Amino acid sequence: MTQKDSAVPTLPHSQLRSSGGTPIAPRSDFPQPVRGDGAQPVVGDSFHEMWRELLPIGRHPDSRGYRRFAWTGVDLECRAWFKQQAEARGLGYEVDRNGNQWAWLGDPAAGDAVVTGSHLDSVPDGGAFDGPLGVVSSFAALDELLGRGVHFTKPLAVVNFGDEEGARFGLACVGSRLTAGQLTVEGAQKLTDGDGVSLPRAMEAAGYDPEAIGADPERLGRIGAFVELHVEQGRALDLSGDRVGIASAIWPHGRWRFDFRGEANHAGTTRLVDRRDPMLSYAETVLAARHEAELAGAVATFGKISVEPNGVNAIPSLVRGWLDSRAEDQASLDRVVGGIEQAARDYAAAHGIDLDVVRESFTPVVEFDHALRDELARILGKHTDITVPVLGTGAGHDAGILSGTIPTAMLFVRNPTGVSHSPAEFAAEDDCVAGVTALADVLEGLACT
Ligand code: HGY
Ligand code: MN
Ligand code: MN
Repeated sequence: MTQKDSAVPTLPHSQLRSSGGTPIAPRSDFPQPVRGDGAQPVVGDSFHEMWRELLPIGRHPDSRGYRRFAWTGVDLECRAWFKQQAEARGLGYEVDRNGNQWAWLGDPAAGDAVVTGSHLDSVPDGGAFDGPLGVVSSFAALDELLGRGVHFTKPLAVVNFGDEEGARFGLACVGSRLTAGQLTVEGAQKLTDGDGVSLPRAMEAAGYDPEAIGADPERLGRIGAFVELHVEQGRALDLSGDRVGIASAIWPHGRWRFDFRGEANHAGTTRLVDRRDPMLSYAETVLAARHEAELAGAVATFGKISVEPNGVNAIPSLVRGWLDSRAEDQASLDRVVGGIEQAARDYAAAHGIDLDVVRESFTPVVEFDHALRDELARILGKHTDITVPVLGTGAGHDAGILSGTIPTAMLFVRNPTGVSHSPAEFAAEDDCVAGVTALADVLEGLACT
């Protein structure tokens, strides 16, 4: 990812400024910190307290990965945790028409609010940090600011956007897309999970009114800036030796469903020449996806598949494969997906297979608000005097969805392995602390001037 705009100042690297608390011994329930410069993690108890409470919710005992899917019982446990954090701080708690949770300091009606937060749901067997690090850090940063005794001149909120990963209903960022009017009510009502449960029915079963969903321009009109802190899903900060970075852009990306229909038959008695086996076309398409992505310097992944009837001794009648593809610019993405689809059609035709390709989710390239991005760099430079690189990402975020409506920015926290969407996802304790301190500085700079 090239840095799109070198105008953003970088600053001399130096020791992390302590935030004035007392050093806290690393907790057993927190991944052991990777001691970089030996900086003692200094943060109020609240980060550790929240992390310890949230950590076990939805973690699978075998995989140690998280299964926090929208509108399930686990999701409701995460939502209950969020509500408890808001109420414990005396914040104004509300759930909006799309099920997103908001914790307010000050009166939102005053407008020009500074909002921070992220999501609590996960991909199947996801990691502990993707989403929750942003929500926990937001509450911890607010605690830090209250500890500093700052004077807020704007309303401030922490938000949990629902169903960011789209793990259950197949569409990413449902909560923020609905709110921003990028997903119609009809489109949302059509979403179903693998068991055929629709989004409205799932919301209803979770005690939420599906009739209320829809765009919320009035709510977004009261927000002056949204800043999302997120674990980096890559190794740019690890390679540059920085704890925190600022986002420049999100690659355009999307999800396409490939339905390969053939003819069910007996695996043991059907001659090869007599078969119409959709698995062959699927397999050839997966290899074509890798080839097209390599040609374009992009990424393409078939990570999810469903087979009917899914029997060991039965030639499938239907193979469904979901493609996730992302590229640095729209033209490259179009070239990759177009090439994959053409290859799939050629293979299907050669084996007498019927093919349908459906685009299920798409996010155009996101350029984060330059003025807000530069303001974050200025604030961080003023207070914490650390190098804060600006970096792009291939990962989608609620901040990306909202960037078309309100000024948004992102802070990334170093991920030493870059691994994400995996139980192995990790961020060191002192890097998380640096993230909280940086977020607190940014919120102070934006909401306390
Ligand atoms: O898929 C993504 O990039 C994000 O994690 N939803
Ligand atoms: Mn994710
Ligand atoms: Mn995320």
